[in-house]
Amino acid sequence: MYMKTLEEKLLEDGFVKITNVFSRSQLERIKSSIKNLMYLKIEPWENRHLYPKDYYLLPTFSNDDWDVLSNILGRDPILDQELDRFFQNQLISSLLNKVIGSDYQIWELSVRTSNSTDKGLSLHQDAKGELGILILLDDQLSKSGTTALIKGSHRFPVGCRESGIEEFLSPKIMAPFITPATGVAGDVYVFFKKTWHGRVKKNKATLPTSALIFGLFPSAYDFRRFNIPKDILECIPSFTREHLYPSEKTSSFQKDSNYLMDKIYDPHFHNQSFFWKTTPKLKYLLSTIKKIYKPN
Ligand SMILES: O=C(O)CCC(=O)C(=O)O
Ligand SMILES: [Fe+2]
Repeated sequence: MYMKTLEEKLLEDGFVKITNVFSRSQLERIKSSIKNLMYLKIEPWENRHLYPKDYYLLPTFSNDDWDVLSNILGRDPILDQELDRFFQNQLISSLLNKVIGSDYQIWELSVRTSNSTDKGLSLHQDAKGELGILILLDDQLSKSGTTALIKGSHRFPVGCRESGIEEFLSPKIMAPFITPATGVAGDVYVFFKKTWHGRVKKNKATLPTSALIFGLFPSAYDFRRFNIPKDILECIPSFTREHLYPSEKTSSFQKDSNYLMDKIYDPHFHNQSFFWKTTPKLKYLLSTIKKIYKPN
């Protein structure tokens, strides 16, 4: 039987699940480092506006829904080593090279915990060119509080917001339409951030669950880089460091093109079915349904 490659699955569905990337001991090291880092300094969610947009050493921001610590590199040598190993893993690096090129850039490596009172996150799309990596840190056998993706939505010729669905499909009611990122601790999902995604509301009976969430870009796409203090940067293992903050001599990177990431923005790649040609009508239909169900 023909087995699809990881990149074929990613291109077809907008996301792909990869198992058996970490050994049990690697995962334990990552989890214990994260546990320490996550609770060193916690601030209310609203405080994130108090920091400059490019500030690197952010604290953990927390509200009833989630706790988020951004920029986890350069804070714990054991974690740094494991993340460096992850990016050099053969399966991962060969997939990344095909999707975003060998000179890809790391924008943000973060960890998020979905709390027991998590109301979830509405469907959305993120920056153009962004590739997401999700690594489950806890077993996530139910959909409760996990990332949710709409299969094939990276091919929709209309954005999540323009279609009116972003507002309509709240985390509470999106369940029938989504593929939840379930699995065991250590399972990895690679997804285009063009794929419509969100987070499922937590079922209150379930414990908090955490995941690492990464955002990467091909070098030709624009994003706002964090301002990483020099002494922090110098602690980061060289492979990851070059992708986080390429040094002048990084011309050793092979400048290739024809990434999968470019392909998904090509209009020919979009799904041109009748359903999507009727998008304006769809929007009208959604707003009518909404008026019936949520009159206020
Ligand atoms: O699982 C989540 O918290 C949602 C993640 C998300 O929106 C993202 O990674 O871009
Ligand atoms: Fe997102």
